[in-house]
Amino acid sequence: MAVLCHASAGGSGVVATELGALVAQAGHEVRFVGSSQPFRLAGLGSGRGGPYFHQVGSYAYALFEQPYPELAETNALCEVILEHDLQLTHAHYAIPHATSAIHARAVTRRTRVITTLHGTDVTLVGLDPAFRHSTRFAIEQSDAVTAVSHFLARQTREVFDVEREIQVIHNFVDTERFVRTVDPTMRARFARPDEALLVHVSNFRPVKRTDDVVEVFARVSSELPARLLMIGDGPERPRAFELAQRLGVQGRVQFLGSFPGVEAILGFADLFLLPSAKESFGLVALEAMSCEVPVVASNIGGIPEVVQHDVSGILCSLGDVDGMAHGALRLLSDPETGRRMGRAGRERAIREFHPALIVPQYLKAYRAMLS
Ligand code: GMT
Repeated sequence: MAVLCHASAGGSGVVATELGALVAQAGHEVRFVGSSQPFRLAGLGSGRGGPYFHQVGSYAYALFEQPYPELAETNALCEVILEHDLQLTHAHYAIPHATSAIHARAVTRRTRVITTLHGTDVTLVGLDPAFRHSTRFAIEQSDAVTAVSHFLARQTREVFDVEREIQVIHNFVDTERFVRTVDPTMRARFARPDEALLVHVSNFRPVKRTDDVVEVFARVSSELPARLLMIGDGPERPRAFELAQRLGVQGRVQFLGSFPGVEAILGFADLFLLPSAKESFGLVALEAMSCEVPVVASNIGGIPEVVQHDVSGILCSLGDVDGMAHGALRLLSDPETGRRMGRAGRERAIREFHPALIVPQYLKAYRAMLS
């Protein structure tokens, strides 16, 4: 199988990488094709059975205003399909990967294409007139389409007016890697024992509403001793930094940048904040739940399919920073409630979103396409 995904830090690349690694472990040939190696693939390492990575080169020519990366990706994909006689391409994210995969299918007349919709490929990019026709084409022409939540499947049918089957396969989490860790020395690097530790992880795009994270934290830390760790990077980071300064909490907020092993920190966090405006699933919330960390999030998109209100976290209306701060304070000032919700989150992660439940759904979809 060939896999196309975005290599940058983001949920779709994480799902693609971890799924590819598990499919390879199950004995199948898995070959990632891209302009750079997906960021979590390096950490997983390629055993003798893969997954393998094929780099897409870029072609500069004076006449071309741009190097046309999609064409280079299509061409590299054709080479890999033909050279290794691959029967399947799994495209994660409609634009441009599904369109490249469909193009390569027409050229090689060999693979079938399964497209997984992850979120903003439908809810943001796909809706933009600049990509609307290409996105609908990718969805209609794929041999199979999956979406990471019921919300996203519904939304796709509505906005693109497509009637084809869209199978819902939720995100999954490695519950052995994402666990509660009691490492006081590591935690002490970020907070004193009497301070609550709040964490946010994202790629700091406007949909993540990182300003709301800082607003909520400022309200929480005016009531009790607390620290905030902001993990990841992206266009909104300078604004969030400035807001922390303006609200006078900059000394209690650390911007840690992007790194692959977020479980090391989630493992000892007390609360996870995800006030997104759009979130088709919320993989990071699931990773937090697996680490027994209660989640305070906005009640939008696919988040309620993951976080159960008042069971594994607290869901508030979009932009309700007062409500989120109130919810966070309720969990942090009554540690027993926080711990109970944390444990409930982990139980749900194991029960509903374990790789052993989710990966076979993809394998079944692959087999159905090839039969
Ligand atoms: O659609 C995106 O914004 C990109 C994508 C990514 O690469 O981060 O995130 C989406 O895919 C994840 C994995 O399926 C989901 O858990 C995220 O909720 C989703 N992000 C959004 O919908 C904003």
